[in-house]
Amino acid sequence: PRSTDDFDYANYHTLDEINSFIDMLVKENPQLVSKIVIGQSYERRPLNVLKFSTGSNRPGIWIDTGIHSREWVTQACGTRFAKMIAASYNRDPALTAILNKFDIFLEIVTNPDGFQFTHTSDRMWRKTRKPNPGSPCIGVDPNRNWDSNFGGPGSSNNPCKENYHGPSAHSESEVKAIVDFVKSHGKLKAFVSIHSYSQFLLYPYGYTKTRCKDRKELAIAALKSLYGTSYTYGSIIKVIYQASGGSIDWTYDQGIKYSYTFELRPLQSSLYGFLLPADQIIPTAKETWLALMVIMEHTKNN
Ligand code: ING
Ligand code: ZN
Repeated sequence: PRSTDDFDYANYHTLDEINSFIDMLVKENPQLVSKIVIGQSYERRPLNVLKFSTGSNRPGIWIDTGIHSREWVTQACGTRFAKMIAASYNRDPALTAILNKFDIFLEIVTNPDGFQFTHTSDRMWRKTRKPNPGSPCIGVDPNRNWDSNFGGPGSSNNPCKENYHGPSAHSESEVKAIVDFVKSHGKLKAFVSIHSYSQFLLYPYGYTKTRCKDRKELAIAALKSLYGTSYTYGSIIKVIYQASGGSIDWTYDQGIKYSYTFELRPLQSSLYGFLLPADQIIPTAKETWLALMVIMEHTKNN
């Protein structure tokens, strides 16, 4: 593609293609969009974050996709969201109002080493690609590596498991980069981490059955955002399973009230699983965008 208008949003793309997309989008919208590199992956790839900003010193909204590399519909939706944000400023009044108050940060390929590996070697790779000393197995689950009851129930100390929590909290540079960014930014008001699959919209906690103190407000915002789509909403531990060391439990405990996780299409019962047909990328991005808008508007108004 020669511009982000020509980009094929209805198909899956490689890491290189998504990185060129990011650079094109920045080039086309220099006043609005910039790229920040928040760190490096284990294999030394840049951790690219798109920043959408119309002013200085604004509070922020964070969105990440692809922390689990095999969840391909999420990186595809992230690319679509980036274009939507850039194209909607000064056109869509709701998004314009959000961008007149908040910066939006979007990390599309949050686990680039894993993503590259899903294209070259193993389509079902979930974890990072850092070797584990003393084990033949590679990688850490980047959604069990956060300092939120790190090492607790719903994570494994076995490096060969898909939910291996890693040697210590924030041991993965892909996680540490976001932790450092969140702390140094200091004014993130919403943090949305996007996974697939199951069609869930989830809020804290995953590590404990203790209900988070904002659950009523979070549930109401979530419910509104799901109008018209078949998503199930609730806390992580109630809707999915107990999981310690997840990102949104950490961000919520850091004081970011509007911390959510999506599980995009398909439904849990679907045979497609992580292999969602490409013709469902655009519909998935559309419905998720509507939900994101509700969450961002709620964040703006509260
Ligand atoms: N699901 C998430 C996982 O990491 C999750 C569910 C979300 C757990 C948020 C903890 C916190 O297991 C997928 N599909 O990865
Ligand atoms: Zn996931």
